[in-house]
Amino acid sequence: MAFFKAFTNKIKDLFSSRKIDESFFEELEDTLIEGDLGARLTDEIVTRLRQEAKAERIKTIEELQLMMKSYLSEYVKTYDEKIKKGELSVHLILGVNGVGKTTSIAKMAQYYTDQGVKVMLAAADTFRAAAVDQLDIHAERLGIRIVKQNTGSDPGAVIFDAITSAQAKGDELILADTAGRMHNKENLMKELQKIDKVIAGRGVKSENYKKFIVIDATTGQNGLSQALLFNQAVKLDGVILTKYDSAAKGGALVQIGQQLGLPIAFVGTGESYKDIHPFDKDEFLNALVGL
Ligand SMILES: Nc1nc2c(ncn2[C@@H]2O[C@H](COP(=O)(O)OP(=O)(O)OP(=O)(O)O)[C@@H](O)[C@H]2O)c(=O)[nH]1
Ligand SMILES: [Mg+2]
Repeated sequence: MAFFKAFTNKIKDLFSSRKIDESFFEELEDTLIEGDLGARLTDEIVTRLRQEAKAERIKTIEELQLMMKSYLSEYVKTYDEKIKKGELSVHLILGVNGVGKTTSIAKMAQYYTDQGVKVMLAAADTFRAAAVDQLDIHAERLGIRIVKQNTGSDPGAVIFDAITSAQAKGDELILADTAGRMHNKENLMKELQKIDKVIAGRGVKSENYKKFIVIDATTGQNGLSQALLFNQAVKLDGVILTKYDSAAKGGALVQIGQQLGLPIAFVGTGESYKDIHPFDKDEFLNALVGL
C-alpha cells in the first residue's frame, strides 16, 4: 500500500537531489509545511535535524530520514485495544458531514465480524431520513443486526434500545452511527451527555465505551480543527482516517497526535467493505519521510 504519493514523491525528490546544507533545510521546511505538518511541528523537527547535522551525528540522507522518522514517531500512536469476548462494548462514531462515518461503520462491522466478534449496528443518526436507510442497507448486505427508530427520534433512545437488544442476544460490539451536521460545541456536549448517561445506566463498563472521530484525510488542516473541537466537547478515544486513497498528504495526522495525543485505529482506503485496515504506523511514517 502506498498512499499520499504526491507528498512522498516530493520528499523523495528533495532527499535524493541534494547535499545537507542550509538551503536543503529551508526547502525541507517548506515541504513539511506544504505537507500539513504545521509551522510549529515543522520548526521543531527541522531545528532538531539542523542541530544533529551540525553536531555531525547525521552524515547521509538516509540517516536524516531515519532521524526524522524517529522524531515524528513520538507523536504518532496506534489504537490497538481489542474487543473483549463475552462483554459488551459500544463504539460511538462521530465526525462532521460526509467524512465517511456510515461507510466506516459498515467496514468495521465486516472487519470485526471476520475477527469473530458479535457485532450489531445502532442507527443513532436520526437527523436525516436517508441516514437510517443507508445504514439499514449495509446491515442487510452484511447480514448484521441493526436497531433503528424513526427519523427525528432521540439518539439516546436508539442507543438505549440497541444496548437492551445486544444484552439480550449476547452481542459484543455496538457500532453507533451519529448525525454529521456541523455541531457547535454546546449541542455536541448536550447530546453526548445524554448518550453517556444511557450507556452508564445500562451497565456498559466505562472502559468498553469508546468515542472515535472520523477524519477525512483529504481535508488536511481542517481535520485537525475538527479533532480539536470534538475533543474539547467530548473526550475522544481515537481516530478513524478515511479517504486515505485520495489524500495528497498526511501531515495533519501527526499534528492530531502531537496536539491531542489521540491514537489512530483504522484507515479507510476506498469504498468497498474490504477497504479498511488497522493503522500501520511504520508504513505511514515511511511515506512521510520518503523511505
Ligand atoms: N475513496 C474513498 N471514499 C470513501 C471512503 N470512506 C467513505 N467514502 C465515501 O465518502 C462519502 C461519504 O461517506 P458516508 O459514509 O456517507 O459519510 P458520513 O460521514 O456518514 O456522512 P453524513 O452521514 O452525511 O454525515 C461516500 O461517497 C463514501 O463512499 C474511503 O476510505 N475512500
Ligand atoms: Mg452517515
